This record gives sequence, structure tokens and C-alpha cells, in this order.
Amino acid sequence: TTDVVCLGESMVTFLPSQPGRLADVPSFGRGIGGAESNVACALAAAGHRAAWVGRVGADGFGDHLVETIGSYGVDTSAVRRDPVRPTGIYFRTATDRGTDTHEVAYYRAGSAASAMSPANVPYEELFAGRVLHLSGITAALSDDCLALLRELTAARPGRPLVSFDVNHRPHLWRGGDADASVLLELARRADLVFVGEDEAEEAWGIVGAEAIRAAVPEPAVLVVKRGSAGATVFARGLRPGPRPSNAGGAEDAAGLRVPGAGGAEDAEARSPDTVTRVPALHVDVVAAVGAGDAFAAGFLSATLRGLPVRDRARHGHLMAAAVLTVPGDLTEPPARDHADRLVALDDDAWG
Ligand code: KDG
Repeated sequence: TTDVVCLGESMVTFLPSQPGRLADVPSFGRGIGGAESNVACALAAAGHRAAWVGRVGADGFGDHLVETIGSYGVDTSAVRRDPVRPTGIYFRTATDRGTDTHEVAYYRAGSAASAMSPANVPYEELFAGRVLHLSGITAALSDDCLALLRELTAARPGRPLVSFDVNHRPHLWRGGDADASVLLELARRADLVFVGEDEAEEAWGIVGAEAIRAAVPEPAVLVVKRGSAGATVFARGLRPGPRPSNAGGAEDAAGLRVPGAGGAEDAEARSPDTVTRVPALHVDVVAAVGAGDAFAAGFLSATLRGLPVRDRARHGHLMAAAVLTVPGDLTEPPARDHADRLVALDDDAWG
């Protein structure tokens, strides 16, 4: 079985050869981007079975995305090709101090991925994993994509655990009826939610981790990311327990019980939150893009392995630190035993 299925738009990314304004950058190097495929690549690199489902053009950039994401060990067999619409691309700039005040120029309006809809995605593959990972970027792409996210987050029997990264991208919201407030509705329908404290304030006007939890009370686990200050995890259920009898391999899926699914989990669904504050590693940031995806991948990886909440967040911070210190969205994460040793360091190292 697949551990995690990730759905979203991936793009060929053009990284600047030198810092400066987009208008002045003379040439660009090619990379790949796409929040959800970044999560899939990091999970696969960390030894999990991950799949990415998306829609790309019948063009060379689409080939490049499918081949590159596949080269991380991600299953891309359910990716659809749009015969007419192109693969999205985007350009980035860099500052010479590694801050995240870069410019982003998207060329993705009318892209193949923006045509994803409830009518044209492969449901069987989407629901085939233990976790379905989605993000708010998809909701911003088109009305059809928003309808698709509503469909995938709807409660239904046998739904995999839904992980949702709010990923507010202010430049993508297209006006009209939909705006970033729909991200609140989508977050409330998920089981595991990642949101930055800054993006909650920007998208919803909600300030502070406790206030965010009050506005998003339903998910069993809510992770509020606070940049270099670390993360605050509100958790009710989705905690490690004995390995289920049908679980194979070394991974423990018992951390993935969905509260509310009946039996003992119902009591857990009504229990109060545990609140865990987990400091981040302090690193010299080269480029912040992709760090949120790496954090989600580390947190999901540790959740799949049934690790305690503090260690889930530490694995998230560790993967994020690896990506923060490279220019692109992706990097090879530390090997699992190495990561486990770093996560096990005492509080002084992590303080
Ligand atoms: O999280 C990283 C992504 O933001 C980047 O890869 C591009 O998917 C992207 C987006 O839509 O912003």
C-alpha cells in the first residue's frame, strides 16, 4: 500500500543565476516546484511509499516534472496529461542575504493543473493511501480545483486521513466569490492541518496559536508553525498505539487512527488537546521556499512511524532546516537513523 498520496500542481521552477530584481536576472537554472509534490519527494527520500497525483501538459516541461518527481521514487502513474493546456512554470529571484523577500512570477493561469476538477481525477488512486495530502494552493487555482478540494475533504466512509497544509499564496487568489477565507472551511474538514501563524493572520485575520485552534477545532492534530520560533502542536488522538495486526513492514500505522471513526477513538475525539511547543533549529537561511513542505513531510513521516508528537515536530524541523539551507525547494533529507539520532538530542541542543 501507498503511505501518502499528494495531489496538487507542480511546476518547472526557474532559479536565478544571481541575486537581484527579476528584471535584471540574466539567466536561470531549472528546478522543480509544487508544494504537494515536494512533500511526496521528501517522503519518498525518507523511505516512505509516496505518490503524486497531478495534471501536466503534453509538453516537455510535463515530461520533466514526471521524470524528476519519479526519480525521487515517487509513484507518478496516476498523473494525467492535458492535451491542450500547458504545464505551469514559475520564476524566482533571490536576495543576497538569503531572506525570503524574493519575487515570484507565476506563469500558471490556464495551466493543465488548473483544469483539475471533480470530474477528471482518479479517485481510486487518490484514496489508495493511508494519508491524502492536500494544500490550499489547489483551492486558489480555479473554481474547478476548489470544487475538487471540497469533494476530497468531504466526510465519507473509508476516507484516508486527510492532511491539509493551508499554504496561503496571496498572489494566486483570483477574486470573485472565492477568497482565502475558504481555506478555513477546508482546514476544518481535515484530520491533520499545518498552518503558519503569519498566514493565518494574513488570510483570516486570526492572531496567535490558541486563537487559530479555536477557529479550527475539528482536526485531530493542528500544527501552528511559528517560523524560527518553532511549532505549537495541538493534538487529540492521532497518537501512537500498538501496531495494527494488518500492518506490514517496519512502519507503524497506528498513529493514523482517525478519532470519530468509532470505538475507542470516539472517546479520544472528545478528549482535550495536548499542546506541545517544539523549538526549531536555527540555521542560516539560503531560501525559505519549500521549507513548509519539508516540515510537513518530516511531521508526516514521523506520524506514519507512530512517533510521539514532540518527535514528529522535530523531524519536521530537521527536514525544514535541510531545505532552508539550499536554494531550491528540495534536498536529500538526512537518512532515517541519522535523523532519529538528531531528534533524540536533549533539549539543550533543541532549545
Ligand atoms: O511550498 C513551495 C511552493 O510554494 C513552490 O514550490 C511553488 O507550489 C508552489 C506554489 O504554488 O507557490
